[in-house]
Amino acid sequence: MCPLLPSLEEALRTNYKVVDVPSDDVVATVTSSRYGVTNEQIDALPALKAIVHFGVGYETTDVAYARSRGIVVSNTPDVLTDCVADLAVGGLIDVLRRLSAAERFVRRGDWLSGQFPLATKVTGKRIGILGLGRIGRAIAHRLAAFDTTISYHSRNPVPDVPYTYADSPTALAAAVDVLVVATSGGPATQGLVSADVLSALGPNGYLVNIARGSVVDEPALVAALKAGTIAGAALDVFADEPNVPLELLDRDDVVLLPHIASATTETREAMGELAFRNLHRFMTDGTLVTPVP
Ligand code: 8YV
Repeated sequence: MCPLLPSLEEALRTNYKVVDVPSDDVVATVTSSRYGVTNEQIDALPALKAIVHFGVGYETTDVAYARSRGIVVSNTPDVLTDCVADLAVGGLIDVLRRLSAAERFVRRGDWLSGQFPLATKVTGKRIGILGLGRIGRAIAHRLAAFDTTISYHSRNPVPDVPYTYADSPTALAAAVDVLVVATSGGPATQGLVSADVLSALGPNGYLVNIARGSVVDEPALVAALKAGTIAGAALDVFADEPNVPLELLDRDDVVLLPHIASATTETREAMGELAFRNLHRFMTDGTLVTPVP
């Protein structure tokens, strides 16, 4: 997908059967939210007219640049909303009730020598959702069944929702017991959960992140956990995946997951099917089923 070092190209040709696709022939690419398509790749493919993402996030592709080159871009919204919201609730319960830590306690044989420490109640908590899009709303909908009070912050208040709007991430964090990050990634949300937001969340507050690692100031999060200025975190995403900050690995107040929120057979198949339908529609009539907004 990019110009190669001549020596690397030669090594590939020597060791493998290399099939050259003339870059002028490539009209569509299928990529994932993880990799996207770089501007250099766009420049190298003069006939490119469609970028099809497997995944709802598309911050790894510069959509404005693609558009300026007449390229349309799709993602796979909706089909993964349920699974991502399910995992957010699972992570929230895990970190408050310390399920993963308790499970490790049993496996280590520690139950034989004492009781597991008390955890934190989930029902009735005040929940703050950062980013009330499709996934944020699905999380709120599920958590309402736990008699929680839900407030949110997003760029603008969302009409017709029964949740309280907070006018900044810090105000939201100060008003809740659990802050759930459900924004999109990319430059607009980079570092939105700052040291100040974590400090507003406070020593009894928990963070759940199923969005993107980039939304949280990760060093500030590690520092807050170490200092006990927040109570814990459930993280499915990290700033530099698959690298997880080493200081988190032996902490029982964090739940660490390998970016699996959409990773069920049913949802990944639905995402694959939607990615295919986008490509097929584009190849048939030049339009997309789910163009990015
Ligand atoms: C996937 C995701 O892990 O949809 C997204 O934006 O982050 C996840 O569903 C990703 O698409 C795989 O590349």
